Amino acid sequence: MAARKGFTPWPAEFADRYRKAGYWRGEVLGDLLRPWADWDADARDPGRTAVVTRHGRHTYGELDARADELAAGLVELGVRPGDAVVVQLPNTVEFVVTCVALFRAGALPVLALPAHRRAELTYLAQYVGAVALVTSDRVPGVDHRAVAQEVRAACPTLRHVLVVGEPGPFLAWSDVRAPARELSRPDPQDVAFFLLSGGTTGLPKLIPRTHDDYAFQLRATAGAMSFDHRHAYLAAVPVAHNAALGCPGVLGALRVGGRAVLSSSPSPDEAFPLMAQEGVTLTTVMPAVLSLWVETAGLFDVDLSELVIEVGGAVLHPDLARAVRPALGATLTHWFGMAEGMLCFTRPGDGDEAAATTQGTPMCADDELLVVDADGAPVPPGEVGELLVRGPCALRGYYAVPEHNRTVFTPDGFLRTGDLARIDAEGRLVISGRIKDVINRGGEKVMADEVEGHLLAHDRVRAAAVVGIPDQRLGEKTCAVVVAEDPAPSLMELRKLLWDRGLADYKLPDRLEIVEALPLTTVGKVDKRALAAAVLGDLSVIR
Ligand code: OOB
Repeated sequence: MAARKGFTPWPAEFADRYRKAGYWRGEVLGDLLRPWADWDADARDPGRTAVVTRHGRHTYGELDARADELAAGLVELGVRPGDAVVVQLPNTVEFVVTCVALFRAGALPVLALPAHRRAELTYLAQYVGAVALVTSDRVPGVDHRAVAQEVRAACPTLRHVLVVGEPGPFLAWSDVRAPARELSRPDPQDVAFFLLSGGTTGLPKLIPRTHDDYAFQLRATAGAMSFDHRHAYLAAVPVAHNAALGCPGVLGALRVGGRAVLSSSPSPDEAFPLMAQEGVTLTTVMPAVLSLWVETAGLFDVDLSELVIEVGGAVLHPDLARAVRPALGATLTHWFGMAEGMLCFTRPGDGDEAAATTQGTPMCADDELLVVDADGAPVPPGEVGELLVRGPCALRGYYAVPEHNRTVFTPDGFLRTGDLARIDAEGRLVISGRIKDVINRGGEKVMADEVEGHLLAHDRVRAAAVVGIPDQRLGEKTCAVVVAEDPAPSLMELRKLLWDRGLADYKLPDRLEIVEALPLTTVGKVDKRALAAAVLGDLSVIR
């Protein structure tokens, strides 16, 4: 297998087992859209709608042809199999076409989030040695072409920038096309694309997802949610996130010949009318959005009784879960998901109470969950410990970071998730906390290390720690605790510094506390637990 260097494949015995069990079937993601565009049977009609946005409808035939042309155009530009291409596009039809075209060309999309800015894009492009960036012209507040200029200046490998919309000095996405050509089929066991990790320690890492493993995730989640060609999926959160991309999400909907409906935001003004118009049967939201939907449902006269909502990504309060059926008429499923490839969820038939209080059971019978104590030993049944995972979709190594991998994977290949969990008497997963240094801001993951590094760039900041503080709507917000020289910087000053350093908006601290010194543990690390408690209670204990 000619795997991309830096990718850690599954050991042969596991790969054999996953193939024999029928999980990995040699499917490649470039075949998405194809059968439904080519096969002239009832449901397999190239004239069927594949993607719907606020701006229009697109058929399987149209998208299939466009993806072929873009793939050929990319090859003409010199994009080769195995090349990485950073893709930063909102929920648009161009996102879908770009991903499928890259899969067909054997190039590897690196899925940046819409909120990412110069710091994240440069980091990602340098990390994988990306040869191209696909972006859009502007979203309110950010001119992506200006960002792209800076990213290109910092990344010598980045040869091409394709822009959806007004290209400025770059290539227009719509001009990159050539007659469809024969392309070699990638190895299904090889990397198909990269997702960004929500993090354990350090900076965000890249997660290689293979054709085989992601195709299995698409198939298994669609099966579990009884999603088929008659159904419509609404992407209300960024489609670049695993939750909306592939659980079964947009790619899963296209894999079975269903409709993918793309909303530019989860705002009820846009999402509710789209759901009504398209008869959406499945969607995914984070708890903060679910709460907004529950509060505003009465204002919109929509019948959501056929809708199944997947909710996950952050702590879901049981009372919010219980309010879903009365307020929306919809059925809730509760998900614990990770871009790293482990999915646990309640099934639509599990009942409302299981969905309110547990994250259900693993996607697949060969997903292995272990709950361990601080020494790595399994805890007694029902007790809380760190969740370790292994399975046919769970990565065996973050991309090209062998040192890091040695600490976050056990010698037998389990990923230490940094999440605290227990398995209840019915065998369902219950997430109960976190030991990793990540703040979960409404489902958006903020890695403390990353923000701390940027805060230290202020010339009067001597030490900095970022901790989570509870927030009614988002679940958590960020608080920067800083040791500074006089005059201490203000919150606005630090937020501006981080903004100027090109960091995504959601990573800017929400609150600032200035202290004399940071509390340390006995081994001399910043004691985040003590710090978080002090921020909530009595700061004088550390001042
Ligand atoms: C989803 O994926 P990521 O990669 O953005 O974040 C994974 C992390 C988990 O390690 C955990 O810390 C947190 O998000 N998380 C939850 C949770 N589901 C995920 N924390 C508490 N309760 C939950 N139900 O967030 C994701 C991927 C696919 C589907 C759904 C969510």
